[in-house]
Amino acid sequence: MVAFGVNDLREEEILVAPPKAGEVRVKVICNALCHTDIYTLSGQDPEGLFPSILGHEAGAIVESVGEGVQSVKPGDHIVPGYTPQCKGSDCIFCMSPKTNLCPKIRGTQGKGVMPDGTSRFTLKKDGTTLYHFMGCSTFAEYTVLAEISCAKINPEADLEKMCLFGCGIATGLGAVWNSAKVEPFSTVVVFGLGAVGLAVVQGAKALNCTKIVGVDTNPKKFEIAKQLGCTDCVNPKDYDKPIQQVLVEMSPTKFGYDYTFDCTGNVDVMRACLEASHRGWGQSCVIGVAASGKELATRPFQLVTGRRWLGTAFGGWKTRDAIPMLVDKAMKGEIALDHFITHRFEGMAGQKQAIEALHSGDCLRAVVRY
Ligand code: NAD
Ligand code: AHE
Ligand code: ZN
Repeated sequence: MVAFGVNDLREEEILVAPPKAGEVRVKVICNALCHTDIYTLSGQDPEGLFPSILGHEAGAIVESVGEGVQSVKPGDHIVPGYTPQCKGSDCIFCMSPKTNLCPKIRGTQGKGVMPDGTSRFTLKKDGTTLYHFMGCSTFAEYTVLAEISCAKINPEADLEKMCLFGCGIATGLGAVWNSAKVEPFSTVVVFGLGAVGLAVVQGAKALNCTKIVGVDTNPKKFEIAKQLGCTDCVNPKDYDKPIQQVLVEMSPTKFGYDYTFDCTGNVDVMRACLEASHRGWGQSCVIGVAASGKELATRPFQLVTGRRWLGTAFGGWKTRDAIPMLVDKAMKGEIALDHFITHRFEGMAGQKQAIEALHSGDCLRAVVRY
């Protein structure tokens, strides 16, 4: 599926060149649609490029490898990671336990090309060069990835479920466990009960958080949110006053919540999210991705009085170490995934059905099998 321009997605035949040194060509088996793909397709991403091949939450099988590739071989099952992990002893990010933000290929990735500065995709009918996206480009039957972006997983695992660890579910869980480092029995608010927000709820529930408030403007999300662990669900549309005021008033201490998470990408919500966090020690984690040109605002007094604003990319997980571990946990039944897959479609054209489903408000993740 080629994204030719804003909301212009069309099925086309493309040529996918063989992998160069340090690269891996994979057969994509399935893809789960993340809100970020829709965000970039809609032209809101300052880094968005057209024509390109979107998609970044997938399960795939290695088809061929380029020179020097050692960590995967043809036939291996992988989940692509949009945040790579080079593991180099000279990479201060990979060597630090504080971050997962390996910058090794981030520059070229943001420019829509492979690390050597060129693309592996061309349109078959006229040879037009197509850009890569987030180092993944999984809206295609085949794609080329950097070796350092490939997380090799147990081949017994069901790729249609494990693809969810390529982005949304891993991000929500990691935001709680790694980035915010929520303590057991904390109080939590989650703004936006899509797949990412519900994974935050699930991560908080696993820590026996005592109060987990879900906030969404779509009340259809409340039933599943309560099943996963929300103690309360709130629709901002039901109130005349600012939602942060409503939330603080209903907090156990009346001073806010230990941890709050934005999973909407709306900067006004991010502000409310910070301001709902606890006086003195509250931490508010930005997960949602905001549209081009948007900026954050709050009164500095909110920070002076002890609240902390943080954010997360891919839940702080170091991709190649973490995804196989998360897959193993899911296979043992320690992480429930099934409820996230609300829609399934077949074939490349299923990507359009997936987009319609995510827009409908009834969808958490739509998995398309190619
Ligand atoms: P989604 O569209 O499935 O869910 C978003 C939810 O937010 C929906 O339930 C929607 O009703 C709700 N919402 C929208 N506006 C709201 C408002 N004003 N107040 C309360 N709720 C509101 O999206 P998703 O796939 O769950 O992704 C959530 C966000 O996280 C997106 O912005 C996505 O781009 C971002 N994301 C970030 C990372 C990261 O690493 N930081 C990873 C994955 C996704
Ligand atoms: N390209 C945008 C930012 C997009 C963004 O923040 N992406 C998230 C992942 S969203 C996954 O669904 C992220 O982790 N970013 C870190 C990174 O290195 O891209 C912009 O504003 O330019
Ligand atoms: Zn995503």
